[in-house]
Amino acid sequence: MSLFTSLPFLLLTVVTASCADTKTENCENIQKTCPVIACGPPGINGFPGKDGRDGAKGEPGQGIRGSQGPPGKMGLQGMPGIPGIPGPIGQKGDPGENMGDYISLATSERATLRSELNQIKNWLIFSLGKRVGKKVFFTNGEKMPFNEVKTLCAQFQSRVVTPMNAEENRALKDFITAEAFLDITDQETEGQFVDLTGRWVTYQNWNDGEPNNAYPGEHCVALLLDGTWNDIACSSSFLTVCEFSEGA
Ligand code: MFB
Ligand code: CA
Repeated sequence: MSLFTSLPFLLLTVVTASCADTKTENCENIQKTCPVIACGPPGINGFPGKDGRDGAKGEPGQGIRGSQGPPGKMGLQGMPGIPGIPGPIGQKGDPGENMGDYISLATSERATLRSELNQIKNWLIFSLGKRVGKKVFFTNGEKMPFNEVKTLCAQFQSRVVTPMNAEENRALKDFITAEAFLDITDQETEGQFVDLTGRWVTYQNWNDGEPNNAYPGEHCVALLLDGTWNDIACSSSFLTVCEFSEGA
């Protein structure tokens, strides 16, 4: 079919299509201008046109308010507040009990306790120990090397016995039942015997021919049963005697 023969068909199609989608009166108007056109019943709806372009963004809608969410996590601890204003002075308290009674009772109880403690101490010294001046000697009856004797006496807040004068030396001689270590050594400098504090000992009571540093070397001191001193090896075992200071 050529273009020219099909043109009326095309025009009819366009006009029919336009009638189909306008009202009847419009069609009659069209008819007036072109009587060859017969107005038929409105055609069936055509296929939906393709989607138009998105419209302009609308105003934000007033959507319905969502339900309240769960509480947020605990915030950091706030800074301490400023001190409040001082409150009103409280009411006057009841008069205190007579503290004097309590104090006198405590004092008398303390005196009683001290007296009983002294009595117990006296029993111990009388039965087990030896008191001379402010010192008290005790022994556990065991023989061991010098370093072990030092450690044991220290564990009982005491020190290895060290007679500082003839009176203490005599008391110790009367107390021991075997040759006992004294806390006197020349480990630092041969021939210079010092006590626990490192002080050179002023009182000495060596046996005849002592100290002789006999082989393989003697740097500790033992009290013999006759009350004289002999230098002996620190690794040897001699009686453990500790001295305690009274009133310490
Ligand atoms: C020596 C004495 C030494 C030893 C030895 C058995 O005296 O100096 O310390 O005790 O005897 C003779
Ligand atoms: Ca010796």
